[in-house]
Amino acid sequence: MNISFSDKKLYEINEKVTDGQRLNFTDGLILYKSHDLVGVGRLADLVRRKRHGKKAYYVYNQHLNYTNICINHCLFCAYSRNKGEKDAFTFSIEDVRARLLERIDEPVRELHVVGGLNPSLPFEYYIDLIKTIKEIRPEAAIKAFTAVEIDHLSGISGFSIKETILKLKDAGLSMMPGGGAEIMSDRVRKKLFPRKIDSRKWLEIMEIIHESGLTSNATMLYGHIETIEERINHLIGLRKLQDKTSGFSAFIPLAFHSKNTKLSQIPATTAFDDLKNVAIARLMLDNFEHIKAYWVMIGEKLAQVALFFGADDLDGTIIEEKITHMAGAKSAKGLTRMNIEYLVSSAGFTPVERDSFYNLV
Ligand code: V47
Ligand code: SF4
Repeated sequence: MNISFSDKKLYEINEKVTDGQRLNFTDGLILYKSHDLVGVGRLADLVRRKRHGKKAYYVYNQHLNYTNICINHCLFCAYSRNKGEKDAFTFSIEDVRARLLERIDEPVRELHVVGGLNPSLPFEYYIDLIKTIKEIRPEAAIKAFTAVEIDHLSGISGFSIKETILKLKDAGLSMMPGGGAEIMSDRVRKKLFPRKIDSRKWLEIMEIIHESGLTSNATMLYGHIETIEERINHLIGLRKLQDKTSGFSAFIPLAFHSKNTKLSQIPATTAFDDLKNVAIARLMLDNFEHIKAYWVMIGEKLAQVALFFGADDLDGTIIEEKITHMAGAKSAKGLTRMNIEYLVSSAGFTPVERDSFYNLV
């Protein structure tokens, strides 16, 4: 397609994208270094429209953060607490039941369940948690536990990673969210999240999840101390595993929010960078079907614009988001179906309500 670019280097990328050729590390650098945001966006939009036309997906979902007690102490986290701190919390199974019943009249299709690494909770708690959700919401998919939590559960139960996943799957787990990947760099890990599993372990667990017949998402936390080279390596690492397993469903770039964290001096990400990360993900991750613009992190308005920069999914209604709001997110805590559909349709796209597996509702 004839597109004109103010950054001449984008012509090379355009040729590759039009021919369906895979972009390499150097192409990633050209994209990240370019100030031709509209040009990068047009390229991503080309790919997005080829795959999804005018469709923009969302899911009617509910978040459930079962505990904020966590032993990892990641420096970028505003959500976690130590045991005994005044606003530390852990839901009992009865609390979980009550939370779900509060919204039982709504057509929730997905429960997004994640929490901190709370050493007081036994493995049985997690099985009961899944079973309880399944009992109350038999028709909804349970998207629960990041690779970080799976590693912790394997540690406390003595089961292998595979056995842990299979036990959770037997209890009713449907798929896994993409959190905990942060940025795949030993340098950044050492500085910001030294207690968390490293990128090799994260990828290994994801591979086992996919081998166990479950799909998962993938994320990248950007806008802290990472370099663009580290972002590109992260994307290429995900793409490599996806070539092997095809088990990733969506990729979600996560914009760092620094308020109430140990990194509060770091300024918020810019709209320029947020849109660039969506677009570059769409271009580099040629084997990922879905790229989410997570409105909680970048705001509803920018998420709408991101639909023109490669995103085909706005995640969901959510209702009560905690992790980013505790770090200062200004976005709404939840959106109604009407809010989301309006964001999509007023931008000229077609809203498509989906389930967790992208089946149309
Ligand atoms: O793993 C933590 C990140 C993740 C902050 O799979 C922060 O569908 C920004 O993974 N600022 C959890 N980000 C969220 C997540 C997610 C969200 C939506 C959909 C899906 C999905 C997954 O949030 C954590 C961490 O990477 N995070 N603190 C912060 N201050
Ligand atoms: Fe714990 Fe997750 Fe927060 Fe790290 S990001 S401290 S693992 S809750």
